Amino acid sequence: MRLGVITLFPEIFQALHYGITGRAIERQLLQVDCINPRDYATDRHQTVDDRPYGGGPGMVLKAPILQEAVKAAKAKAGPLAKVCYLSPQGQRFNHQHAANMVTTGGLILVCGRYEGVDERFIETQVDEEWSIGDYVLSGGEFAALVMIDAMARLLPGALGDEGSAAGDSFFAGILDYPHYTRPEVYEGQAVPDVLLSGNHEAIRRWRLQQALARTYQRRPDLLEKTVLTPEQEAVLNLVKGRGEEK
Ligand code: 9D3
Repeated sequence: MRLGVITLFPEIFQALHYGITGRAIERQLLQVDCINPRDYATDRHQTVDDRPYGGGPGMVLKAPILQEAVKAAKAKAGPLAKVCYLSPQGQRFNHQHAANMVTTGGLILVCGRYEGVDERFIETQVDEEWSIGDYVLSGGEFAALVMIDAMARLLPGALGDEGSAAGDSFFAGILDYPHYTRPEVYEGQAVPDVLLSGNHEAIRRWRLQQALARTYQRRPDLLEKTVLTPEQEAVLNLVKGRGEEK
């Protein structure tokens, strides 16, 4: 997957050289090219922003400079690459969107700073607008990192022993079950017996029951959107029947 990132802070994307994203880059499953709009400024102060028409606080990124940066990004990621502007006004990004994006050839993520970008840049150069959630960030860079991390995990071959993307998609609609490791007793709390039983089928059923119970209690909204297998449906009905019980 080839990603262009337009950012005034390219150093932030060094964070991708750690962990699973780092390995995906090493294995050339993922290529990230940062383009700094500053390099496309034309005046001697290398200005990228200006005061908002109509007044008000802050600064706005200039459309012609961002356009040149997009042109440079398309030269690397391909002319058909989708241009995505990251902003609080965008569509809320989720696991399904990540899965769709990894299948769409090249992708260019435009990170805003200050109050944002000139609206005419969005109208004329941007294909999609994305948000990662309802909280205020200082710019698009950390949102881009979140989206890239979510996408990199879905690239074939990106995950080693740390898990499987199939497991991720399975649990994208259902919360994880609880995990335990040594010691067997910690702060007076023992590991659930079933996990020590060696009975793999009983362990699988217990984990499924735990995952569904947590989802029902903490994120019932997820269950409305997720298509469950007949077994999951049956276990969920048992969980619901148990009501307030832990
Ligand atoms: C404090 C400024 N706000 C005035 C109402 C508007 C505003 C401008 C720019 C709020 C945030 C930002 C910067 N945010 C992003 O670039 C951003 C973002 C976010 O803030 N939340 C969730 N997803 C994203 S994606 C990009």
